[in-house]
Amino acid sequence: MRIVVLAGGIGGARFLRGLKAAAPDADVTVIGNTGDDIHLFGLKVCPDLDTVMYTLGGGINEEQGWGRTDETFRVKEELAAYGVGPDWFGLGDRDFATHIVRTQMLSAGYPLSAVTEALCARWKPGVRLLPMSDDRVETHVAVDDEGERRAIHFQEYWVRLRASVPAHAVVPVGADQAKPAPGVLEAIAEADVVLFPPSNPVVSIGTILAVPGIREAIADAGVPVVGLSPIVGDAPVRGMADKVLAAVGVESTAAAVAQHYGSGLLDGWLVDSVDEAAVAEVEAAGIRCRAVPLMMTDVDATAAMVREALALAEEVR
Ligand code: GDP
Ligand code: FO1
Ligand code: CA
Repeated sequence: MRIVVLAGGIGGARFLRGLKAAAPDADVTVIGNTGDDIHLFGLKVCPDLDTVMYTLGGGINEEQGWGRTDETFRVKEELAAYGVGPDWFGLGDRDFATHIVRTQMLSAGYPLSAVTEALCARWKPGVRLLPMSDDRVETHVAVDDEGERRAIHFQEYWVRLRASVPAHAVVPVGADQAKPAPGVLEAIAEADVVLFPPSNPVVSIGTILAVPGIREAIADAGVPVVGLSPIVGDAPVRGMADKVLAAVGVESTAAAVAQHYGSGLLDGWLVDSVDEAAVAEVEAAGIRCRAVPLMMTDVDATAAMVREALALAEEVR
């Protein structure tokens, strides 16, 4: 079975670990969000691609969900001693090597998709990991700063400000001009099922869908598209999805997120058991819906979620 997954960072990566356990023989292509990417100290950092690569390759810091295991921060300390910032973004020494290799290859003319393939040759994530695009896309967030509306990088909003101020708009800068990376549209066209893991519907999956051609390819593929709610009990399980959903005028409920994707895109939607009451509303919107446990507490629980998603896909096929 050929499965395409649109993935952000932590939620997407943990879901993929469950997918590999539930469907070890499946041919999995991951279309990764690159809107979180940021240039720091002359280096290109791709947090969501790296989170997927490290998680599936066994190099992730499990407690944090991002960055490398057994990490040290000597380079960061030396940069701070020079007074060179930003000091609010934690790049570790091991992680730095990834960004150095990536930046060196990009400077030599390789596209991000080829660079990602080269990095994955080391990590062997067991899936085909494609960036959504080889073109630069950067998510910016409009905030009020001392009475002025200002756009800041998504990482500044999330890591420096901890999403502590309202987001007035979320803009995937460059997305409208970006082309899907090589292999993305082909993988969608050849898929047997497309899954939306419990990833951020605005700054992860929303950004991937904002690359012209990707949403259309999914809608036209004629295969089941099934998503899992990242909102449980009217709140995100972690992260700032509530803040960025508010910016696009969507309530933080499992039913509202399903309707935000819409029945033109989604065929099936899983909500957590605590959101059983949302099932009727989602089905009334033309999307088949089931309530099942959706907490990715360990690989077994996550694999059970994947099996529910694949069963729902068969129901709507
Ligand atoms: P990020 O790039 O690191 O923010 O990761 P993603 O975009 O892939 O996923 C983040 C989303 O996953 C957040 O909105 C969380 O609410 C959601 N999430 C995280 N853990 C779980 C979980 O165990 N169950 C469910 N249903 N959602 C989760
Ligand atoms: N998240 C933080 O909360 N603080 C950090 O200092 C931080 C550094 C960092 C470095 C590399 C990387 O791949 C991810 C990193 N993250 C950090 C996670 C990242 O900001 C976010 O989880 C995602 O981009 C949100 O989708
Ligand atoms: Ca992300």
